[in-house]
Amino acid sequence: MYTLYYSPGACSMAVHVALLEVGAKFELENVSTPDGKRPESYLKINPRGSVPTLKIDDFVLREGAAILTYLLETNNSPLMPTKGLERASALEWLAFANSTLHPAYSRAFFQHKVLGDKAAENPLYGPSIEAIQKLWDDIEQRLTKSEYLAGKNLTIADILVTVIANWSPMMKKPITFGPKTKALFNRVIARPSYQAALAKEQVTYKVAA
Ligand SMILES: N[C@@H](CCC(=O)N[C@@H](CS)C(=O)NCC(=O)O)C(=O)O
Repeated sequence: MYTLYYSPGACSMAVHVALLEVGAKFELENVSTPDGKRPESYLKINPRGSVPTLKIDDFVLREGAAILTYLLETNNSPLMPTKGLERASALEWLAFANSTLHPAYSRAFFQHKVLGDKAAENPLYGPSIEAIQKLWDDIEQRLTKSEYLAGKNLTIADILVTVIANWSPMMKKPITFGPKTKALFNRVIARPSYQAALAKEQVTYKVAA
């Protein structure tokens, strides 16, 4: 039995979508609180406090990329190809989403957390947003060459970038998306799994055309 510990609209949403895509039976535990502190009960499971965490019976698995790879592989999902350059490309774009794009947003969120309303006045804030914009511009370039990030088929990387994009309206300076990128978001959010995850987490998707 799987239990996903999540926060609405966070990177854990990609795991939620993946669970629905593979048709797994799972339970959801929302660990967000009004004051932003994680419940003590969750910190006992994951002392880092971050989401996602997936409990697989009594086994605790953390780190989104590991959770997604495990889930898709064990359920033979085409969202994670099994071999060769197709797999290498899917892993490349999953790593990009998880370890390049996500941390770029985290740097801006950290400034929101520490500086509150004054974050946008911080000299580092503008460059943080420019760094995010550069990554979306890179994605747009990539999507002029292939329908999906890893090639001609949808992979989990497309789902994760679509989740991350929806954090953009929380930024205090604008982030824009090219037409190919928006078209990708529209294809991803049209999936029944994505719609079900949005509804369950009570999240509105704000950045598609
Ligand atoms: N490297 C971790 C990062 C997870 C992460 O930063 N999650 C965010 C939500 S998207 C979070 O929980 N932030 C609040 C916190 O760390 O307490 C992973 O990929 O699982």
